[in-house]
Amino acid sequence: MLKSKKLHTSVISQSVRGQAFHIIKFLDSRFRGNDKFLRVCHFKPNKGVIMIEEFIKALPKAELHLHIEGSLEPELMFELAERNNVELPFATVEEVREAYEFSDLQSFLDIYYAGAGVLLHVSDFFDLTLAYIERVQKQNVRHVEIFFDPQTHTDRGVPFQTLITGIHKALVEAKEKYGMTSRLIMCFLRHLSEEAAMSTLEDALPFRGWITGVGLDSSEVGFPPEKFERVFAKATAAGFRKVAHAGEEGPPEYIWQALDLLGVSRIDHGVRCLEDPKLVQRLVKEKMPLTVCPLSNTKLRVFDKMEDHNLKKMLDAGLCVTINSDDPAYFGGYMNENFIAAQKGLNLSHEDVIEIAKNGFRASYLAEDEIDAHLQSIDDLLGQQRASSGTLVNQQIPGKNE
Ligand code: ES4
Ligand code: ZN
Repeated sequence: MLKSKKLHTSVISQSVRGQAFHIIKFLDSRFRGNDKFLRVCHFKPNKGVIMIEEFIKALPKAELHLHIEGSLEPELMFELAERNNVELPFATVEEVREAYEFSDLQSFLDIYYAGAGVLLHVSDFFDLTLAYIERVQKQNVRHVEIFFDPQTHTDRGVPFQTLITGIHKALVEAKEKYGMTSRLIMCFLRHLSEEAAMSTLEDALPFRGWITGVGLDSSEVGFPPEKFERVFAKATAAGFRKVAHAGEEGPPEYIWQALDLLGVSRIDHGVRCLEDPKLVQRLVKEKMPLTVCPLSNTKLRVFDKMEDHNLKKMLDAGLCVTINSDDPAYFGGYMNENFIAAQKGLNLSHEDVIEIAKNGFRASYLAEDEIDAHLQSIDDLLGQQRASSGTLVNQQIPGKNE
């Protein structure tokens, strides 16, 4: 009988339910030439290795693209519907989740605006916002910049003061309870008129101290940024920061307009910029941040699957890419889920993940010294991990254990 001889040994690591394992593989000489040639020898826990998923979860993160109305989980939707006597077109939470199959942005927005109908009182906006904060603080999100859509509520008769008070109160609690910092960005619905946006800007002025910036969202194609040039000029005069959704479904031309006509300091999504090399050059030169939302883009079929997403290409082109969740209750994941899905789908390296997390803080509206403190906290974590284990492992192994 042939004696077994280990011809080549390799050690790889895999995460199983968050625990790192060493898998020691070798080529067994007895089986040379057949499919059992490769034998798995050991499969043992390895406490010294930090898998990339665990690494992502531990990283301090900033979220810069989150619609608070898009964080309304079906459970809370039902609770508020009951509390406020609002009728929902769904019988159960499961039915709601089953309805979350989208073909494009508009198919999502129709359901998203309907869901927001359960939000009526200060306490509803407070509960919604605090529920989001509590979820992401468990994910090591340390700073959030939150979008809200006042027109979705004021058009239903909910006063501006009601929604802003509820959201603001929850953000005060976020700081007190968790030390989480935040900014608020008020978005204009681009499918509505310039006049309606102007009057929303007027509504916001008494609450100027609570609102850092203005943005532009809702249905993109057919509603170019140029339509809101005068509104954004007025917002500039009132001292607001400016961002805009552009290049999610719309063409690169809309990104040019957001830069040149609205004067934005961040582009939300912006994934279609890669179609225009001159635009990429400009965005790189200006270090213009792009708030990319991977799970949103696959859910709304901007890309068919994560493997097709252009986030890695954007990063390699030198763009300031951040990862965000957009509407987490509708798209199947908060910050960690977005980072993990993008890392897996695009085989992002640890360096990529670190750069993206750092970009989140760099692109935020925090003060320079606060940004530096967050960047340092990421470096501190890296230092601690290197000291305790020496190894960061990217889990890339074949699906089967031979
Ligand atoms: C949105 Cl994903 C997306 N795009 C544009 N507007 C939005 N509002 C909420 N989610
Ligand atoms: Zn968005």
